[in-house]
Amino acid sequence: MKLEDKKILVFGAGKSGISAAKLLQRVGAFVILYDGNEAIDIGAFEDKLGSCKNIEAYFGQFPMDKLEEISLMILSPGIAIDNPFVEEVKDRGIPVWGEIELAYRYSKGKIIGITGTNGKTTTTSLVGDIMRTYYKDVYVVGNIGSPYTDIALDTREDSVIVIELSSFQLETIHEFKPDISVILNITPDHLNRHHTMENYIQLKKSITKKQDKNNLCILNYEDKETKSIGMDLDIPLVYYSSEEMLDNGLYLDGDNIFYKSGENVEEVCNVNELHVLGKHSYENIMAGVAVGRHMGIPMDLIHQAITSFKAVEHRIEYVETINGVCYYNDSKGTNPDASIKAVQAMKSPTILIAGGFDKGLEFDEWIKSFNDKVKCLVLMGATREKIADTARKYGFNNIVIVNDLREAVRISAQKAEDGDAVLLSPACASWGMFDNYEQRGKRFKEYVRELLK
Ligand code: UMA
Repeated sequence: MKLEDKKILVFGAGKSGISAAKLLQRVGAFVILYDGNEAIDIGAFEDKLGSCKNIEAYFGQFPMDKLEEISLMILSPGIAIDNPFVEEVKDRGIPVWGEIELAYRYSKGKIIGITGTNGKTTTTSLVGDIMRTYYKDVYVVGNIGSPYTDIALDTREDSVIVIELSSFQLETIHEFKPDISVILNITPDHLNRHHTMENYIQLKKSITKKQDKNNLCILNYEDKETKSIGMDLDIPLVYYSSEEMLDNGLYLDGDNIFYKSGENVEEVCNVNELHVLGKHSYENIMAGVAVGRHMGIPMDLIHQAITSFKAVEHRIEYVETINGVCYYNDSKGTNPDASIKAVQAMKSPTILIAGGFDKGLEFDEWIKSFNDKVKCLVLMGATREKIADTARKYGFNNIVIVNDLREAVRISAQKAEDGDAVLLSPACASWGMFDNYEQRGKRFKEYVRELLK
């Protein structure tokens, strides 16, 4: 579809919507921007639009008769595909693309798409580092925080674009076809939005829907869902495993990671050379190495990148040691499975701070994973009573309910003894208490450092 001179409606005036509007204006489309928030800060909105002028914008209500002029709607990832306004647009036969689809239609170069419930941001960032050791024009975009539409028009045939893709973003792809796709793992998350686990799995799988025999999909052999996705796919696959020696693919054997391709076995690294913790981190490293090898990067350059890589901010990030107690920020632990990984990575008795927005998830597996390591649960946010009830069901009674994160940090400091760890890994999204998980993690670090005063 040629978008020049067409009227395009962009729904959502956050990062994705503003960036999509800018791209559309650069390619000669006429942009109408709509955001459901009538109290939006117009000054800040205009600042973000910058040199992108003459945009017709509506906040709160949208004049429905305007829909007659619209050729396409670009939907922001935070807005569900079954939102009533979106349903109305679809009923009128107007195509709905996500910001990722829009960017894809205008970008050049090789595309690496990375999805999964947990580890996406870490792996995307790692793959970006690996690519930069060999390629000159590398972009790292998507859910990680920089919209793909920001850079799509700047890409060239020799560019490499590494994209973190959330299930929200995969809901609105159509022709999007990555050269390499990666699905790291699939465990329950965002079920309030996607309704069933089956829908959520299908969305993750849809990253491969346009891929063909010239492309590649990289999958985790130890994740039940990603392993079974591989069984259904008729495109080249590479698996990685933290448990089993694979005939073809990457695997962890003792403390070493190997890459086996046919008869050829290459040693990738010893995990003690890495600056990341836990088996789930080694899995992300293996996924990154698989991408690197399939992009033709020599193993010595890959080794350099993975052994210099540090955990990303908010993902089991060490903050301070105060009175012999280590504080870790895992604000990115926004679902039970991510938080299980963080708890498993702790090496000492742990005071766990958790709770937040209610995404409709269950906490049973999370509580069961504590295995005596968690000595106290400090709970906050909308899910605090739901989590406390689940914990008591399994006989875990050392629970403190608090009103906010600052109180959670203070209480944890009082409860912790020399040699313990305090871990913020909420197993819930931050919404309702904070703008996003980054803000929650930064506040946590501030409150921890207040303990030093
Ligand atoms: N809005 C409406 N109606 C609604 C809902 C929202 O009008 O029903 C408006 C809001 O008023 C707001 C705008 O939509 O002005 C926000 O759009 P958005 O929520 O899509 O947010 P963006 O700023 O565009 O950020 C999005 C991603 N956010 C979400 O998916 C919720 C960012 O991921 C991403 O970094 C960014 O695009 C760039 O690609 C964040 C995230 O929380 C980090 N992702 C989830 C996660 O990681 O778990 C999926």
